[in-house]
Amino acid sequence: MTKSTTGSSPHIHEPNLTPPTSEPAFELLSPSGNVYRFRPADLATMPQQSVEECYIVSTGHGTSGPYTFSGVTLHDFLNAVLGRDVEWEAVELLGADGYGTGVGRDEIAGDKERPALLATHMNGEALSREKGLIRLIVPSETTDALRQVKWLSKIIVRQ
Ligand SMILES: Nc1nc2c(c(=O)[nH]1)N[C@H]1C(S)=C(S)[C@@H](COP(=O)(O)O)O[C@H]1N2
Ligand SMILES: [Mo]
Repeated sequence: MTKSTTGSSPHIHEPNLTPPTSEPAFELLSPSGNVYRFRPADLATMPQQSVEECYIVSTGHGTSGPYTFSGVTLHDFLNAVLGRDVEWEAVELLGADGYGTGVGRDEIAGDKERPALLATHMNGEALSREKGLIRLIVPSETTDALRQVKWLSKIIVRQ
């Protein structure tokens, strides 16, 4: 079974610190069964956005940051890949170690000030694989870092 959470309490997840694979590509599985593959260079061709003052708040090993994360918003990415007329309700985002989180369509569309990002850069520098490339950043989560998924390997679109 996949470990998946939208942020649970108490914080019992011990974070994985070592990249499980070296390849920073990920796949998107569309509701119609299509599979699309993306590398950091593919995301670089899409509109870029930065979110400042992000913290990774680990209740186990302390808070790090502030960071400015940059990349493509999940909203722009999904619109670019799926188009605006495909019906979907939520996406599940999984790291290469099987850890993951879910984000609903309303949440993706609604957070315009500090949107969820597929981050490829941190503080203006290319994110290293060790630091999570490609990393999901959910800036609205500020309490336990459970949604800041490293080593994104799969986005499953749910109808
Ligand atoms: N793929 C993946 N992402 C993950 C985790 C994990 O185990 N695997 N742990 C989460 C938790 S519980 C924490 S505290 C943070 C730790 O992020 P850091 O290593 O950048 O401090 O990553 C989050 N993202
Ligand atoms: Mo954590």
